[in-house]
Amino acid sequence: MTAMHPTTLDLFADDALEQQPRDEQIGEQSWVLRGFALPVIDKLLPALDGILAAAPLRHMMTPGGFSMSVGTSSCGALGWITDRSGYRYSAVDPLTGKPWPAMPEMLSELAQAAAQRAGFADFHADSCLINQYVPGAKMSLHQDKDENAYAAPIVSLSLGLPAMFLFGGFSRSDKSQRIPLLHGDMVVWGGVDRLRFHGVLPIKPGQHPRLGERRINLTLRVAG
Ligand code: MD3
Ligand code: FE
Repeated sequence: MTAMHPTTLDLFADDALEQQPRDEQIGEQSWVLRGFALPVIDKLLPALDGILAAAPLRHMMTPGGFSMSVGTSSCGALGWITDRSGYRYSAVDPLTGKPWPAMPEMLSELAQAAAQRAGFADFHADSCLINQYVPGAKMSLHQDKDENAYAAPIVSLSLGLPAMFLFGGFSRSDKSQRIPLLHGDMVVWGGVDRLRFHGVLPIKPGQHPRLGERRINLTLRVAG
C-alpha cells in the first residue's frame, strides 16, 4: 500500500484502520494522537466514576461572577479551582474540604506514554482536571497560565460526545484552527505551543454509547 498512489483498495484499508491510533501534528510541538486511549478506556471509566463520587462535578464561579457551563472536578495532588477571588490550584477540594482523590496510576501512565510519543520525556502529572460538557456547554478562548511552570506539556484525553476544539495563536484575535476531538483521542501541547489560546465550541446534542449525552475531557498537568 502506498499513500502516493491511492486505489479503491487503499480507501477500504484506511476504513478498516479507522480505530487504529494515528498521529496528527497540529503545532510545532503539539500532537493529536487519534484513538490513543482506546485500549485502556474500559478500565479507566470505572476509576473515573469513583473519583466523581468522591469529588462531585460542580459549576464553579469565575472571578467575574459567571457560573461556568462546564462542570469540573479534579484528581491528583492539586486541583484547579476558580471563585470570586481568582483562578488557582488547591490541594483541597473546596466542596468537600478534603484532598482531591488520588490520580489512578493507569491514568498517569497513559498520559506519560502520550507525552513520550509527542517528544516529551518524563511527564509526571500532579493534577488532572476533569471537565464535563453537556450539549450547549463550551469553553471560551483562553490561555492556561495558572501552572507554576510551562516546561511540561499539557496532555488531554477526550471521552464521550465529539467536540470541536479551537487551537489559536498567541493573541486572542489570531485565527484558530478547528480540530474535531473524538472519544479516545489524546492531545499533547507543549513547548512553544504551551501558551496558545484555545477553547471548545458548544457541544452538539447527541448520545454516546458509553457516556450518554456528555463529553468529559481530562487534562493532565504539572501544576505545582
Ligand atoms: C492547548 N480544556 O481545561 S483541552 C482547560 O477540552 C481546557 O476541556 C479544553 O482548555 C477541554 O483548560 C481543551 C486542554 C488544553 C489545555 C491546555 C492547552 C489545550 C491546550 C494549552 C495550550 C494549548
Ligand atoms: Fe485551557
